[in-house]
Amino acid sequence: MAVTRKTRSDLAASVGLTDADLIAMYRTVALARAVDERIWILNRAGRIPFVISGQGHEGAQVGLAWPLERKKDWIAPFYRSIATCLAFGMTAQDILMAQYAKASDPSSGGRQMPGHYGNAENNLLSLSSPVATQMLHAVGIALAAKIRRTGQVALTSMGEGSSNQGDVHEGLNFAAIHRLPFILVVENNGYAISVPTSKQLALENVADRAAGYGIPGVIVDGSDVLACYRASKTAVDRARRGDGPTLIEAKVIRLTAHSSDDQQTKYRPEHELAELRTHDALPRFRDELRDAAVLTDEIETGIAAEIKAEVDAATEHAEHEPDPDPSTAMRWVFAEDWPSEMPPAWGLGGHRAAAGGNHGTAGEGHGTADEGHGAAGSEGGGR
Ligand SMILES: Cc1ncc(C[n+]2csc(CCOP(=O)(O)OP(=O)(O)O)c2C)c(N)n1
Ligand SMILES: [Mg+2]
Repeated sequence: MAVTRKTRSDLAASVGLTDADLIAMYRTVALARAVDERIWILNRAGRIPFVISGQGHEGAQVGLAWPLERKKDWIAPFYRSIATCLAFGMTAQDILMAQYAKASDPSSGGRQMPGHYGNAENNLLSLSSPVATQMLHAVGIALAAKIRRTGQVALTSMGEGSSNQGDVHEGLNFAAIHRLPFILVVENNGYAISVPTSKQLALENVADRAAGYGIPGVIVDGSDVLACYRASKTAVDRARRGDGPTLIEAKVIRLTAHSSDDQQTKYRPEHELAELRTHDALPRFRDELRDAAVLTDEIETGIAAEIKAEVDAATEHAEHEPDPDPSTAMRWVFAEDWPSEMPPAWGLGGHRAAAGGNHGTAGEGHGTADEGHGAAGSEGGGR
């Protein structure tokens, strides 16, 4: 990467970061946009089947993910979370491999629906298609972190429409009662597919609901990357101190249709679409960093060239990787090998006996899966 400057501008100092941090954040926002735009081109060219886009959410996602510690904390993302995943350790190539559903796609080996990213080695939970189900998974991770005293924080993100699901109430209530190290991010883009916010909730802000759980509810401008960073840093610090969860609502924009199967001009007025770009975090962050003399022409040009090369190389790689072998389709549908016969460091407690009992059942499932394996031979599978 072109940036080696160790200087600290007033802007960086104001958020407790370095200029290099700010440039890395900008690069991640710009990379997410470039990957997203490439995915749409590939879809229109008939190379990949379906796009669900993060355009308009990237600045908020990068600012909110940044204070979490990679490979220690956990994030349960949603389908618009390309920038979140990139900020947390996935690469442009990882994203493209999922879009192409290749055998070596690290998200799922081509099993998941496009846009369902996940990456075990970077503590990014694989997502489920029913919206908001990741809420309970993330709260469960936070509970485990508290029981094991690992100091980890779990964050999950979702749209404002999804935040009306029952799982969210259960999760927030439980997390608040037990003061879990948990953060719920609601990326409010004003629509759930074609349904505007006014038809999704009877109050203006999702964050106002936090009071009902006795936790902080924070509203943040999703086009302001550093405001998102500050809100998340406060929530992460609070969670690590053992003071419990925070609900952060980021007001973002959806620059594209809901997905490549949607036509938003059918339900969004022309004037609304015309002024959307004035709320885009990418040019705003670029201008902010240029005004602070953190981003220079030279650095910006260097980043643009690096991103283009990275996205081109990722596309080229994904294009030429093999598709999954159809005979392996049943792989990873059922539990396969028990990860280890050794109990984990925190012990299995009373669960060991139950696990032994379940093992028999899982073993039957195994048999089926193993037959699939046998047919598959050795296959380059996902992580
Ligand atoms: C439980 C469930 N109901 C419905 C759907 C279909 N669906 C997929 S995305 C979506 C809209 C969600 O809107 P929002 O939460 O605001 O997120 P956005 O897409 O706007 O980012 C719906 C209804 C689903 N996947 N799961
Ligand atoms: Mg929405």
